[in-house]
Amino acid sequence: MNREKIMLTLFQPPRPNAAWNGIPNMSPFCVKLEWFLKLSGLPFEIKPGNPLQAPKGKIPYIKDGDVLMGDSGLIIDYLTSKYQLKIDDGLTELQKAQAHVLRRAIEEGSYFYLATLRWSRDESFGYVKGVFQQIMPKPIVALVMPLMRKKVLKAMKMQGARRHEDAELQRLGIEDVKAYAQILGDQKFFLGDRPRSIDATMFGFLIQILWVPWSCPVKDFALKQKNLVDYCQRMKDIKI
Ligand SMILES: N[C@@H](CCC(=O)N[C@@H](CS)C(=O)NCC(=O)O)C(=O)O
Repeated sequence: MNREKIMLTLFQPPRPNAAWNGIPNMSPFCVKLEWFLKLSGLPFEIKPGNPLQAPKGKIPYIKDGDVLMGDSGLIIDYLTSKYQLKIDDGLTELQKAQAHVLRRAIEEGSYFYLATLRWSRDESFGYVKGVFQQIMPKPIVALVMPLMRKKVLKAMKMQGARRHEDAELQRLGIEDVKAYAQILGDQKFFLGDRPRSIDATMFGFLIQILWVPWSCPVKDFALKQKNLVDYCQRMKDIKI
């Protein structure tokens, strides 16, 4: 495959402002896909995108030639198969199963605790609002953000996370972080010495705990897990 000819565009919201400590995107799924693309060595460009234009109504999404596609997981499967990516080559069936379960845990468990905390607490909500102010005039943000907050928190209530008290969510989040730190242990990456696709996911989500600018018990706990702190730095600095 001639990589020069690949015309891949990743659509995602703009980088958050400097207050966000270098977090590349406030959506963990966008960081996941961007880092997957980096790790896989595929050439790509980034353009601004939003859920209203996305094929599945969610960010991130990509355009690959004529193909417009949503969902980070489906996109990764598609790209891996189409461009015969080697990022997960050589993993055992057990490692593949471990990665699968880890990904489901952080994307479909921890994510909802974190999103509920982010959108329900005034301090973190203020930072989220700040990112929207980068792309919309202030009066529009003032109008739209309360509605968006209501919509997100309603979705979190349907999902279940919003039925928990703040302190319960913090405890549940801490239990998750403790498990991720245990699983990583003293490995460089989640499945050994080299980064795999699961690392794009883990990095995308863990930095939304460790590097966010607001204070929060889950973050305080995570910052004490030196292996996770070092891991995120290693993933950020990675040179392919
Ligand atoms: N399963 C999707 C999840 C993506 C997702 O939940 N994106 C959120 C941002 S973190 C979103 O677009 N939310 C906007 C909305 O639901 O309207 C993926 O892996 O890409």
